[in-house]
Amino acid sequence: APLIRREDYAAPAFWIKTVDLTFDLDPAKTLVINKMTVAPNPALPGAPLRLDGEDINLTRVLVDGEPVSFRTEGGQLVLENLPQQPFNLEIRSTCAPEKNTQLSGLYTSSGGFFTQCEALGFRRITYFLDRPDVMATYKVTLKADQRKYPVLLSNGNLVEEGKLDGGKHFAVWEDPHPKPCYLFALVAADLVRREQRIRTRAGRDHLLQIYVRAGDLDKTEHAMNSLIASIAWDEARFGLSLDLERFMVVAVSDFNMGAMENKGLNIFNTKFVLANPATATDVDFGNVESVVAHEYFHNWTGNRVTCRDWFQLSLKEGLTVFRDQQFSQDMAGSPSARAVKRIEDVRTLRQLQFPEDAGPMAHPVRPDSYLAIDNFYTATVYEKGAEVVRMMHTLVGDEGFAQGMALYFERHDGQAVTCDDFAQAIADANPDSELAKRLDAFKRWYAQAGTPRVKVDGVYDAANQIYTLTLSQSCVATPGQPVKAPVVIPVAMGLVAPDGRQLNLHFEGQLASVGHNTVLVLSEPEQAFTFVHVPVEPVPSLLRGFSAPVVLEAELSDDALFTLLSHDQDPFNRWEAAQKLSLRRLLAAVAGSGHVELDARFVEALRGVLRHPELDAAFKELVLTLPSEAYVAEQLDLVDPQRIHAAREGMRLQFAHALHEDWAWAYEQHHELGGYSPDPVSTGRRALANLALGMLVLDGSVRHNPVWTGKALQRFQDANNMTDRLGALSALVNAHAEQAEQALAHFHQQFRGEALVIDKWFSLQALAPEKDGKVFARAKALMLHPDFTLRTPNRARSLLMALCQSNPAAFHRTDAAGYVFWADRVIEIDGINPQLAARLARAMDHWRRLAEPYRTAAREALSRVAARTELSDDVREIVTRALQ
Ligand code: BAL
Ligand code: ZN
Repeated sequence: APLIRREDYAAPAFWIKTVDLTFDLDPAKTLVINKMTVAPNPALPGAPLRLDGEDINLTRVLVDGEPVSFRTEGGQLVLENLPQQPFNLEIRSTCAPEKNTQLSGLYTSSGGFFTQCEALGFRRITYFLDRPDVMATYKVTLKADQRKYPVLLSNGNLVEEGKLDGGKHFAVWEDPHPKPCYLFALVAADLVRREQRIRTRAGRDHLLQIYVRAGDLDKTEHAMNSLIASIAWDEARFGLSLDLERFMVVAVSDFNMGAMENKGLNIFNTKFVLANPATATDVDFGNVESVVAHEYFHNWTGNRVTCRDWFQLSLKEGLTVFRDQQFSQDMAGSPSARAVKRIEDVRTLRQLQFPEDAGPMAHPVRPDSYLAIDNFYTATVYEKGAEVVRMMHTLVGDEGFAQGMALYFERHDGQAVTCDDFAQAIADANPDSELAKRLDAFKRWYAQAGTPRVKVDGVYDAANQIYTLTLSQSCVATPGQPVKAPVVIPVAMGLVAPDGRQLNLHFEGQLASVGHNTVLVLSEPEQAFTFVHVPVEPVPSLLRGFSAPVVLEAELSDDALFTLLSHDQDPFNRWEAAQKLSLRRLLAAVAGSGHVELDARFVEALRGVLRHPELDAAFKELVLTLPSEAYVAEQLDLVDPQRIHAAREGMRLQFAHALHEDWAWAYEQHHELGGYSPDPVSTGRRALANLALGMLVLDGSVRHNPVWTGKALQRFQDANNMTDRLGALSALVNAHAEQAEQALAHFHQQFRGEALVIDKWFSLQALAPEKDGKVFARAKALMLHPDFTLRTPNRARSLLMALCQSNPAAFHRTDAAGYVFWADRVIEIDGINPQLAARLARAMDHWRRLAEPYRTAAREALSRVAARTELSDDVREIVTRALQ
């Protein structure tokens, strides 16, 4: 397939206004009758109609009821000499859902029918103008065997249902809202449901339903509560109400993405909808809440206003991630719990998006070209896209942002638009804002790839009590973008005295101070900001709350970082100070002897946090968790994964030992087995208790002290929730304790009917800290486990992504066995599910920065995959970019 370019966008030659679809559902051969009303675009008279299609058998084409001649060209159906007035077009085709292992289009899973159409799945169902700017109203008739498929669902409202001959039944659904075809969905399966009727603030009644397989009903309460909370939040915060009588969520266990926002019929990966205390962890509960919210919020940001073309994907995804992050913060409640959520989001951004921005797949939030759009559902489009929206919010304020959103819907409801349209609406609603004044420069965030770096130079003039901060920005070249222009960077900041006082901020030339907090707007390559009446040399607290997705290069001394860790009013920067102190020590070890020599002062500071009488447990857990190996690697030009692993493990061991008494205290204080609730306070307590237990078991296993191993085993058995059970099991597995084997076997036996828990069982083993090649060997052996399959993405990811993407020390081996394994799996999975294969292919993104012998071996593995003649566009795009 050719490269698709953003600048080649052209309006379609025809519009499809209405679609009447009839499905006669059969796993081997499903008949699809697609009756459309089509209107020529008067701007492009006489152009042929080119309809997209993939892996479907065309049987007949009728124009206004008459058979017509047609040709197919490069997978498209081409019709010429069509009427210049609106006409009826009928297309009949068949497809084979049971053969659809790609899980794009119409497929079967556990004996039911499900669809996934974003981005380009609808063309695998029927011939169509498969592009988001073609919006139609849909009427859908489903016919299927009543016994096997008692539940028949599609978008919108149920208008008719009944029996048919031969044991079949039917249902007719109508969706009144025009939508692009990527939002089409159908489900035909044997499912049960939880339902609830609600009345919204707007005074309308709605029916909410969550459909799952029998046996999973007891895992749907949290999703339902999250949905109800999301509906209330969007009304309260943005005045956006649910626009359908019925809103349905369906869970399916074979799914490429996390979930899908089909109009009125969201289809979810089971992982992001099912949760009960016995099978789901606190992290799962949090994910369910945010994904349910995310998909619901798409109803306005994505569905009512959609994307003109797929290059604008962040228009809906960046905005909707921003909205779900704000929602989760509001649900968390207290300022401290909000900060914890923010730290977690930033950690994700740095772990996934910063490396992406620094590698071969670097692309702007609004990409310029692609081979396979599925490859661009990335951390850049989603998470960096959300940061771009967040910066707009920072520049215009809460109220201004709400007004901007209102203007966006006033202008664009029912349209397919661009990222420019969104930014323009926010700016136009806030004409006096920094955003409006510098909109063109701000919009470079959409156009330029790469993570900007902000260098900081602070100079204190004691005689005049003046402090001058000079900020300068730069951004390295990324593929196709050698030179970057400056962007607009909001830098939230304050000044902290060495004794911990927050200083008043008084800009030179202004009459009054602005308080303890302000936002500097950096838009030039270099700018100086001068503060007067500064009584002592301050420690600058910059980028509070991580106000922009940049790397801050402020060469603060250890003293300054200790001041921020103990005293900054901004919890994010307190956490950041601890990360910097850890990182500095880790990087020194990696560059030097390989061994971290922990200094007493740092140990004391962390002890102070752990024992702090006022800080929340959740925050303590974040501060006391060392930066990941991936984040350490991210700081280096030449990466030796084994060296990083050794240094970090060494540091972890020292912490485990040096703070032994404190970990024991923390465990005793936080490990109580009360009733389970997924609220932020309880979640934080469990997180800290589990971190402490992990450290205690680690220390005990090195010193051959069995006390904590025994306690962990006991807790593993006694736990009344999955977070604690898995925490105890992880402590044993991660310390390579003898008792781990027995516990793992027991766990598998106990949860053998729970697919999502068995996924955890695979992941846990593939994620264990590598020791003498045992983890790699075990992961490889697990491929042969009877429960393992490459056909279910969750299961494949639980083992393969865990090993290849998330366990650098097990994957990057001097004997290259990890890379050989990776190449074999990418090739194997590509024959089944190209989207999944392409995700795994990205595990090698950073091969160029690897030290030898890894680098040469990695290139060989990549070259072997790239040399295949039979390769999907998805995988080809990833490996070609990597090798370029
Ligand atoms: N639109 C694809 C899944 C999601 O981002 O919600
Ligand atoms: Zn989304």
